[in-house]
Amino acid sequence: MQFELMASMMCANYGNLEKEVKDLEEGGIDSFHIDIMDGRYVPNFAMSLNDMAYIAKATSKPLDVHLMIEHPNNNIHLFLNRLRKGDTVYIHPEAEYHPSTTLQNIINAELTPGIAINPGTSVETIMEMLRIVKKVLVMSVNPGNAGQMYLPYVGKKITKLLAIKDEMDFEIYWDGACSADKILEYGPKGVRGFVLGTTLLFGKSKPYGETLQDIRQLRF
Ligand code: S6P
Ligand code: MG
Repeated sequence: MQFELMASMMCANYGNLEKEVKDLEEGGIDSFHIDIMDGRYVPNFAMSLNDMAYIAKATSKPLDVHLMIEHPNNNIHLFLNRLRKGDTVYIHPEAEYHPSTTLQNIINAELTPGIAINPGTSVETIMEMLRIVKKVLVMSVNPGNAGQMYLPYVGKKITKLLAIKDEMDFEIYWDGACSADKILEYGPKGVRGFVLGTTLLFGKSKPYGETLQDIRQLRF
């Protein structure tokens, strides 16, 4: 089965971030998921610009930047300037008056544009943006924290998105409480990638490489 695995770096051990990046890279992670928060759009501060820039320098793997900030267009250049071709930037459309302007700025910077959609956001309200973006990050928890419970009603939305993704030319990614059973169920249905946090990857006694290998071989 073909799917991408991303490491949710807000769950990493900041006591030795360089080792975390190396271990994940050697363990076979596909990209690094960077949760940027402003304490306003979400009630938390996780990672920020310097964390992102540090990880960008520490790895040659792609970055997957998830902006949970109000009006990202006001300072999007700070992020775009520090990223490389092949990196992805997700915005939350409801955090911006004119989300398609922000997405166009991401495209102009030759990065991959994405939207992150909250559990309470319906497919119908983001339909026009699906024509612009290449990736849709479906939140299966409310944004702001790691270690939350999966919200089962999100499954119906994923089914709707799966039905239109080829025609509208975007890929679906999963973010939040990603467990083995979700990969087993949604990987074969066509979800392209999964963000791994405390549920499956971090804070376990198993080395990252072993966990990633087990997931790829669907051996849980
Ligand atoms: C949540 C954030 C996510 C989490 C991830 C953690 O605001 O966007 O990327 O870091 O969901 O994974 P888990 O398995 O702890 O829920
Ligand atoms: Mg995220």
